[in-house]
Amino acid sequence: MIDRKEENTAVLVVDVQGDFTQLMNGSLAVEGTDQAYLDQVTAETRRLKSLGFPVFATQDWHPADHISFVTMHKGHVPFDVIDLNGTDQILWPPHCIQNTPNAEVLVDNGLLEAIVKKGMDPRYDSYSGFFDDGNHDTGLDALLKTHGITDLIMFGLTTDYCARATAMDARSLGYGVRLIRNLCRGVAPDTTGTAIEKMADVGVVMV
Ligand code: VGL
Ligand code: ZN
Repeated sequence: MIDRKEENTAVLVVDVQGDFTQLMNGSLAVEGTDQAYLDQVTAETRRLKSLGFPVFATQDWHPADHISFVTMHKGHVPFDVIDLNGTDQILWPPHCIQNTPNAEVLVDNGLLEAIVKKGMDPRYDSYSGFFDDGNHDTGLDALLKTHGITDLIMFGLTTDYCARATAMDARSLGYGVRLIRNLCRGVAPDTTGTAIEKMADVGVVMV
């Protein structure tokens, strides 16, 4: 347990949004995201904030015609994988559509320094909070640097996609990263296991 303020360290809450939770009947709800989960996330965010850590959040924020939505690809069903510009794209149920209630960040926004939106370009998916698949920069790196941040404490949704991609990019950019594992939930057990291994391989510390 992180129990005192550390300089140059921020909390990054990844995609804790209605559509990823069972609590809000989300379109892409993952296991273990009930009221108790949200209570834990909220309590830990408040605790870290009150210790003095600045808290940032990412927000999946898609237009209704986003390329990752199964509804954009005739004849496909959710979770089909297609080739998109040479990379595998999972076709998701429409989720986190801009300005819909289930796109909101469920953590009390008053605790947050800033929310960084991603996935707005209809042509590219963006699991990472730093760059989308078209290599467009979200501004998160610059924002953290403005605040003098060198180290991140991360948790959120989903372990196997957005937490993984954001943590990996953070490591590539030189941030120290700790992942609070019991506050993360994954889409599927196998990909979640792989994600934990891959993150650990690049030096993400599991706490
Ligand atoms: C996510 C799938 C599609 C995530 C976002 O936040 O992990 N997963 N879009
Ligand atoms: Zn998405």
